[in-house]
Amino acid sequence: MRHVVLSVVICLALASETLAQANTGTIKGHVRLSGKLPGNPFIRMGMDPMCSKMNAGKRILQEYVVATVDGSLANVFVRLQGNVPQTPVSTQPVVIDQRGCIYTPRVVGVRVGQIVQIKNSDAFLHNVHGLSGKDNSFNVGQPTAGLVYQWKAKNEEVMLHLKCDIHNWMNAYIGVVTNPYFAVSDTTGTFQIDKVPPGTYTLQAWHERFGALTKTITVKAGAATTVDFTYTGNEKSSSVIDELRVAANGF
Ligand SMILES: [Cu+2]
Repeated sequence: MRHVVLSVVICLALASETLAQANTGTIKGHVRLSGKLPGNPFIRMGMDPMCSKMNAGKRILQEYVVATVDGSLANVFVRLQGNVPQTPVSTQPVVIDQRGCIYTPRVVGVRVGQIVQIKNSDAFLHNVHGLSGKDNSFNVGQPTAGLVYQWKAKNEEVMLHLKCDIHNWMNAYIGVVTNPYFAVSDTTGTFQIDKVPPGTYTLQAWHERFGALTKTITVKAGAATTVDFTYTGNEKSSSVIDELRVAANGF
């Protein structure tokens, strides 16, 4: 009897999953940099001997632009903008690790109210500083390995900049959004957003060096919508402009 009940439950779950897929569409995309690939600078880990020891023998790059030779661009945060149907917030946390004085991953997406766990895998102090213009700021010291800071964003923000106050090369970006329809492009420049209700939407792409691009897309039930974003490399994001302004002011 138990097996029958279990089978019925599994069948119902599969049926509702199939129905959800039939009633929704998929966004499949690719992001490209058409211009010349800029070189990423090496990080001067020697400024903290503990960081250079962790990375002994390796030269670590500041990964401003992660792209393949054909220009496929990683670490682009892509999301549906505007009035989009809601779903319950995932109970799965989004995890950012501090290991070898680098944040991994560098770019993540999370929903308002979803837990972000920022953990320290290094046996020395990092100071996690969330720089927000939308009342999402936090500033926490993590002196030992194994510490985890749990945080939830209050407000939508694309993007919240994460920095370490001790190691100024440590950068990560958190896209905080109110709906579940977002993704980050992978090392092949591709991204996919599943189970999107049919409709016409604005899709926004964001890159830390090249800023935001938008496209209007239409999603149809049971179908895939393909979309390509192309950066020329001449764009400047507001974060770059902010950095230049800060550098010019000397602080
Ligand atoms: Cu640090």
